Amino acid sequence: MKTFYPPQHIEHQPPVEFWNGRAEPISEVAVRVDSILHAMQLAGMENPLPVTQFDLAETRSALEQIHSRAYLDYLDSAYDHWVADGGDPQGVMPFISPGSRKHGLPERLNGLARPGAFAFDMGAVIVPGTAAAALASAQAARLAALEICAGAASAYALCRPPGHHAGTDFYGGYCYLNNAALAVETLRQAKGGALFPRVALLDVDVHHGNGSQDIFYQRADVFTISLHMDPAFEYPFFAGYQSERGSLAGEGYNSNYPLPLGTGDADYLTALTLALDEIAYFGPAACVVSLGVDTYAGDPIGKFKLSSACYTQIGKRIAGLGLPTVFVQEGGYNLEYVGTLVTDVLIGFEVL
Ligand code: Q9C
Ligand code: ZN
Repeated sequence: MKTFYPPQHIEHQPPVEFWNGRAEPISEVAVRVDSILHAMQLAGMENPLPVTQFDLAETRSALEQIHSRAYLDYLDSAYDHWVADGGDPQGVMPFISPGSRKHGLPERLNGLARPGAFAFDMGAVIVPGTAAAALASAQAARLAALEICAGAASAYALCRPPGHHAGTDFYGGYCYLNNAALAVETLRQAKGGALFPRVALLDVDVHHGNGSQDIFYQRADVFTISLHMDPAFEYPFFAGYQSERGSLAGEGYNSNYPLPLGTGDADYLTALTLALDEIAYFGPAACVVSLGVDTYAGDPIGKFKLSSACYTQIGKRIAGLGLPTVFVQEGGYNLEYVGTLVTDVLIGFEVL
């Protein structure tokens, strides 16, 4: 399958994140991409295509279908405003939140306060290269989706930074633009909506895809479904519960599978089978997979216990849907194994 990746990701290397009130080194590092590229090469997969030149205006207008303009403008200018108003040049991080939201956003918001209007945590620091990297990462997902529109059975977007925690107008958890949502929307827009009238977004990252859920929460044409660590105990805490089923026209088109910390292969695959049954019942014409491999037992931040043998199974079972599928990279932080876990899923899918 064709793979797209954004070389610009290398300019995005935030120095630190805050977690539990402590400054910690960031798990979402640039060498994750090298691990994946290396594993793909070892597995003899098609050469990944770098996303270099692309039409910024076109990508921006596609992104406006899933993010608010105010948020996209913020991301573009956050670093400059932050530094101009006296913020630490190491990177942009919220240190104040609006508290009451009764008054809307002020017309002119100080560059130091702006992050508080959009960031939901202190884990997605903005450095000078972040906006361009996020844009190229989103473009990789868009190109992968366009492959499917052109008739390919599958495509892979090796996205960095990842995207599933980014919502309509919020960001966090290493995510800035929702790459998988952009892939979904690209599929939906193809041929005036006629090519893929319904699309499923399956999120297998160990964390709940709160951004993706937010973006499609009121829509019936996109079924969002996520398997993840029970948010009562783990990040992102505020969303990912079973009771969240979608609203208005989207009621019934969001499904969450919070699973206990320590979940292993058997219980995971049982839940995945239920999720795939729900997807089949929805009857989509295509599927986008938010592919996080931070479910691995050896992952430094995920708290599931999947063995490395499970990933081929995951790929095979997803292939069982028989749908054109876009894989979009999310998390996965074991630098030694992230590459093979990803290629195991992709190869498992291809050789069903
Ligand atoms: N030191 C994704 O997997 N931070 N985001 C954990 C541990 C939050 C994960 C910090 C995890 C965000 C795309
Ligand atoms: Zn994750």
